[in-house]
Amino acid sequence: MTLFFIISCTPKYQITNSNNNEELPRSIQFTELAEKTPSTLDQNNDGNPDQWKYSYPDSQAIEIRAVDLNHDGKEDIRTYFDPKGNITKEEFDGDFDGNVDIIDYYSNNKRVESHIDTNTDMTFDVFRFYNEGVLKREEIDTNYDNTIDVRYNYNADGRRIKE
Ligand SMILES: [Ca+2]
Ligand SMILES: [Ca+2]
Ligand SMILES: [Ca+2]
Ligand SMILES: [Ca+2]
Repeated sequence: MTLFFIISCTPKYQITNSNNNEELPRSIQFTELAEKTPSTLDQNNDGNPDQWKYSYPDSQAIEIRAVDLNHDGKEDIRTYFDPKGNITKEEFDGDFDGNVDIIDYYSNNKRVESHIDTNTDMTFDVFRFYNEGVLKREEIDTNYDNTIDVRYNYNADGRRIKE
């Protein structure tokens, strides 16, 4: 039973890009849901919505909640929920240009994997893997050429060990 629990919590896939024949995952733009009709909230009462709620019939998520952090009228965080109300995914646009810079994947409401686009070129270059919400492994494309260059493991004290 314990073994099954551990297996079911492992990330959906690992980044195994070590030769040049596999591209790293690309980022997305927040505009992809523009045609759907969300319910909205205007938290700061400036007349523009800053929170959105989409119903999103999908096997991964049935609802998306979005927040406009800098009140420019555009979504900056999208959180995906499954039919039980658990978080499955969170997308974050840190520089407010409309392109997602960080995606966090969740399993049993704990973060299992993060994809980060540190140079905002729409290709993810840092990949983090978590066990029970604690960072265990990091894979980084340091020179943005679509190939992972360094891999780190993290010990129980949170210290980085180069592979
Ligand atoms: Ca915004
Ligand atoms: Ca961005
Ligand atoms: Ca990048
Ligand atoms: Ca590289």
